[in-house]
Amino acid sequence: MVSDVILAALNEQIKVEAESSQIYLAMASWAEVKGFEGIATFMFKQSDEERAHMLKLIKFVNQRGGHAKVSALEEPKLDYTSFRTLFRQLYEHEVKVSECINVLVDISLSEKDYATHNFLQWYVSEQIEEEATAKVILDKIDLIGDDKGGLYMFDNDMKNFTSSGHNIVQ
Ligand code: OFO
Repeated sequence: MVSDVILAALNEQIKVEAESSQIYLAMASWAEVKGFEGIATFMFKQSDEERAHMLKLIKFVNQRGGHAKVSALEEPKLDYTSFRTLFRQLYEHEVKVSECINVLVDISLSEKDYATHNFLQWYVSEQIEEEATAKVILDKIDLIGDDKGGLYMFDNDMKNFTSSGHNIVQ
């Protein structure tokens, strides 16, 4: 059974994951319209993954005797100036999500909820991977500079990236 404090904190995280999925969906749609096929593929995958993270939390909360809440979401506020700004925002968003997970871990410890603490370790690892992947992508973007051929190759490479950093084509 989860305490009210843990329940509220987990429900908040469900919202964070749902919003992450919306943010990446908005990025995917922008990239698709702009003709960045690879970036769009990556962002759609990323959006699906975030939804999976949300579902995992919903299942856990309900299994533990709580009631997972499905909240209203904010429309993503994004700067669509370029694909660079998009990935910068992706990185910054992941850093923020990592902070949310850290706060949750702290709460689980102060509530002495070791089952939730154990469950959250998966999210801790996931955030490490996602931040690292976002960093690799930003480094690649820096390397490309204004080179059009480089951008073409980058977009093509993005099809093979997964948001959790596996199968990265270097
Ligand atoms: Fe949900 O994994 Fe990042 O944000």
